[in-house]
Amino acid sequence: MEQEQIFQSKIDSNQSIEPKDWMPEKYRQTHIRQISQHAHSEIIGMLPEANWITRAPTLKRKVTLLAKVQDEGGHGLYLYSACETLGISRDELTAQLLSGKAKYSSIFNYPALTWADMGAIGWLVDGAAIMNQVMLTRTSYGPYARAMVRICKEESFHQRQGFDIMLTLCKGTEVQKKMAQDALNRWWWPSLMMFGPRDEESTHTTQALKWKIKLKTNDELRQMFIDQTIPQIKLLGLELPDKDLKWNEERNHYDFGQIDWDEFWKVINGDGPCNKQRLESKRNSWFEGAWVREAALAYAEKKSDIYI
Ligand code: FAQ
Repeated sequence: MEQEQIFQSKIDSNQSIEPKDWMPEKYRQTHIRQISQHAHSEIIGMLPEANWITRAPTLKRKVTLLAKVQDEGGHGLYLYSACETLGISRDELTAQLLSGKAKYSSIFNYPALTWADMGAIGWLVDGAAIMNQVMLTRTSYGPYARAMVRICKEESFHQRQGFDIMLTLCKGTEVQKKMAQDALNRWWWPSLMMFGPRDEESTHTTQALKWKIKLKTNDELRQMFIDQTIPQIKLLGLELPDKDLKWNEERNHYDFGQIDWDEFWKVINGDGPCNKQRLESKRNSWFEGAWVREAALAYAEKKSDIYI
């Protein structure tokens, strides 16, 4: 009881919790769940964009997209390391992902159909990720908060590259502008779903706020994202993707239409447009990459023999 009070008073006074500090088992498990879901999202999130690297329209776009996808891989690795400080191994985390037991962000179960989707993903998906993750730079668990500082810096470049693709398409031909509009229409609703279920349906928010894992609720962040993004849509000269989007003077926020929550639950429970394809792709690369892991281990062993 006394330990729990000391722990909570540290959190209340904004001191970070470090790996060797005492923490309630539920706090540890909650972090393993959230950080590993986040890491898996970064890794699975490489797939929709990686698919477009060979088809990028110019050398500049190809180099930029390649660097972005590589950054996402790096984010996954920092996050797996942060998660390991809680006493779970990388192998266990990988096994949870490959078996389908672990969740990853719903957004990566949608297909990237055209080049404009590279714009929409960078602009909207990274934009939504930043909105959520800037808060996480002040989350109570030290290793997670510190990993988020670097991740957020990189994500803000990603968002700008996505917006730049959209801007170029919108200044281009009618067909290109149509492609940008279509990408916005398709990625808008799934981007809003990234923030998680409505607050009244969120199982973890109350406790996460108390432990300062979350500093804002799912609905608060979703609203902030909508308010920030509408002026950007207008700047691009695109039509709003939801007919119910209207500025509400009283609330000082945009009102918006109904999110299809049935679709959200279906996607996070494994039945979205690309769930099977994403996991299959990860499983294949795990098995096909076995020789690389074996070679790296053999090389490390050989080197350690030399130094003994
Ligand atoms: N997708 O009680 P809550 C990125 C689950 S990184 C799938 O509200 P919580 C970078 C939730 O796990 C994107 N599942 O949960 C990039 C829980 O299920 P469980 C990832 C979701 O944790 C860009 C249940 O629903 N970002 O995009 C989702 O308090 C471009 C109840 O929900 C992070 O992971 C969802 N969208 O709040 C990469 C950020 N939402 O575990 C490549 C860190 C909810 O009990 C290209 N995570 N669920 O079985 C968080 O901030 C939180 O975990 C939330 C959910 C806000 C996502």
